[in-house]
Amino acid sequence: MADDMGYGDLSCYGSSFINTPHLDKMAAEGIKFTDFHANGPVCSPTRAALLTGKYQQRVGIDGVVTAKHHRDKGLAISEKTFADAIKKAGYVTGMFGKWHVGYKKEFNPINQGFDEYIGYVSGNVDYHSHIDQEGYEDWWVGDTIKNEKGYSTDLITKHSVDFIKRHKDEPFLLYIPHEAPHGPFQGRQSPAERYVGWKNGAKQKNKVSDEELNAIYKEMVEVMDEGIGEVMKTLKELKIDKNTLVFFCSDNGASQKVGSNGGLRGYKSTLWEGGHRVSAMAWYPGTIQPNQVNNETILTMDLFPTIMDIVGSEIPDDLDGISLKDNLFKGVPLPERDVFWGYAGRKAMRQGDWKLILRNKDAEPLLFNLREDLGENNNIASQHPELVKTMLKKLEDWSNDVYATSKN
Ligand SMILES: [Ca+2]
Repeated sequence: MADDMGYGDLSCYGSSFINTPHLDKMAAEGIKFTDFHANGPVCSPTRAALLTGKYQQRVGIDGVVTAKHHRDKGLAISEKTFADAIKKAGYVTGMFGKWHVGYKKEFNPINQGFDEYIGYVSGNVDYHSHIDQEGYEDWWVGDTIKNEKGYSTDLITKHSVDFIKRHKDEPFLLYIPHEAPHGPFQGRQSPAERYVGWKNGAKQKNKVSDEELNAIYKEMVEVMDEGIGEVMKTLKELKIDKNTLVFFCSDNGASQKVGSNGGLRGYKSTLWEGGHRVSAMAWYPGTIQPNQVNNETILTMDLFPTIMDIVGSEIPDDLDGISLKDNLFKGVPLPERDVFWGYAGRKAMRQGDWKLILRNKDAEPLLFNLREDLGENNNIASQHPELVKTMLKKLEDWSNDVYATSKN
């Protein structure tokens, strides 16, 4: 999983600026998704949905778990994650990278089904010093702070490759939530910016121009791509590539500041397509056919049931996501379904090609037909009053349902 990487930030999604040969190869050898969506337009909600297979509102993580205000908040340990479920099915589980669904030790990944964990629990750390936004050390081995030297993207790759080598002879699940290309914007050679006690908003030592910022961003995506290439190479060298499914996606769109959402409207934190439509691909040589472009509407929460289906385990019956297995392996179309987003008072839903957006509770609903208007430029709500009414009712029912069961 990439962090804050936009729909247009990979070469295979049209970037002429950033070179991502390894992800391009993954797409060419497998499935490239065009209508894959993050469950949330920001980090924590999408991750909560990925982990639980449910709408994040249901599990109380509908906003960002920030370093500053929510040190007590986290994904409840009573929630069953995909790691819990697959571990029960006999898989060893590892996670290296960003957690962001709880700071306290009790919320640590090792208490949510992961046998091994190295990484950071906040939204972002300095790529070199691994200090979080509030000036705290944030690099963990399991539930113990243990900093190590290195560029975080490279460390995440190193530990991931090491995990695969150690567990090649047994069934394993590896979750690699990269930091890249989320800020702070730092390349391999950039100096560390944060130190213990550093305060967010402290004067940046190195003020960079837009041109330099774009160059650093490009490097951040390319180093991540290189790391993903290392993981793929390891699978091939160990001859387990034909027995391994690799799925890639981003957790939300690019921010307003940097990155490309490929011409989609909006950016991270908005419910325009640029906030949540992201790049995604699936790779499983011999099982998933190469060179496929998949236009199904898919959300992050679908991965949990898909994983369980693929390993032949029971799918918990209280999930909101659906299994993609037959679609990925055999091209069987997904059943028709409505999908929903909610964040910071904004709401949106999809019914086929139709998308309805409520920018706040008092705003007039906006209606777009994404097949004809992917850029969401042409609000046609006034032309379809009955459809708007139906979709508004569905959105309200959904909202009542997910918040009624919410843990927070
Ligand atoms: Ca993010």
